[in-house]
Amino acid sequence: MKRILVFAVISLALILSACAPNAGTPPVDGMPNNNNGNMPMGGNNQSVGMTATPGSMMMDNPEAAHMMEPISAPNVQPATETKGGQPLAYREENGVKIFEITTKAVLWSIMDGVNVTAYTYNGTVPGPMIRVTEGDQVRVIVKNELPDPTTIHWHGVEVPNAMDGVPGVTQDPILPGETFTYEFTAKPAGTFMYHSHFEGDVQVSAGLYAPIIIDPKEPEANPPAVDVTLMISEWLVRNGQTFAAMPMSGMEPNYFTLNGKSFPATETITVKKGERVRLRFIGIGQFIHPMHLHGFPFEIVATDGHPVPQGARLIKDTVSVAPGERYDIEFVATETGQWVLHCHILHHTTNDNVEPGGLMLMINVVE
Ligand SMILES: [Cu+2]
Repeated sequence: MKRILVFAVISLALILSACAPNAGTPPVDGMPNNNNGNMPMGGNNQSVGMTATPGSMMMDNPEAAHMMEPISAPNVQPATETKGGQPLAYREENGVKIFEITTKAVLWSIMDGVNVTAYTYNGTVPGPMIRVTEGDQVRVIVKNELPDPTTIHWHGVEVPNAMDGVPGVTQDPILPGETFTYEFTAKPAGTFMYHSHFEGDVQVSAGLYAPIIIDPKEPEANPPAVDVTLMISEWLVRNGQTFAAMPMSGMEPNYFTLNGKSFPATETITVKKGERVRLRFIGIGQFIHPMHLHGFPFEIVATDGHPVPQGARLIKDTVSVAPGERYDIEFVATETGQWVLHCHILHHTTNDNVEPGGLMLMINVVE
């Protein structure tokens, strides 16, 4: 009965939409016509038939066009570093830890033979890790060397409102060539991230993200032997051009990266048998990734940076990491061997549709 009712509702909706005034344009090139007037870039007169070639869509709304353009900047040079997410050095003045970040475009290798044009913090994807202790005074001086405005949002960190990094709300965008200084007290302890909040759909997808880890004031009594942060994201590379991957027809990703690398270029985590491992998953792309660990069940010890009380912890072998989320998981490596960690949306373990690749890495447990 329920099914019949659902069918009736869908049928009615279809009939009504067919009668809508702007539903009349025929499909283009055999592709379904998605210009139903509800899409943000929908127009009335131009053909907005879906096409497989990103960047070639006709846009009525110039404000929406930014997402279709290839990522570009004048005179982009290959990155000088090969590994992202590395701890950022700081200087200390009057009890304040001072970090310096420059936003710039580089050519970033996500695997052998595949370079993306990336927007970065200090030339790496992810940008450098800011690692501080709860209660620290933190100052971050940001110089914008991108061709576009930008801002930094401290995702999950409890910053003063004026430091929240939302353009047009809490601050003016940092224009190309300008410098902006963020300052806040590091709290609470946990796994966080910082990322652009200006045209975030493009700039974050293009690489403007990095981890910020706030260690507890009281050092952990029994820290894990291995503690690895993994930022998960996606890319669209076509004909040598880089586009911001989107959950939108024609803009879906064809590469998937852990810390800016696709398997087999992802890092291998080596651990001794019997050691405890902490992985800090950070979802920074625009897709959900159910991360699955072979060999060992794991415990979710923190969600979005906040510790999960002992009695409430789930023991799992797969955890779905949605955009913006963090999960800290821990397991004991009880068996030797090469154990695989991978996304269980299996298309996400391919590189441009070729398996194996993407969101996969090896955990090498040795005697
Ligand atoms: Cu996935």
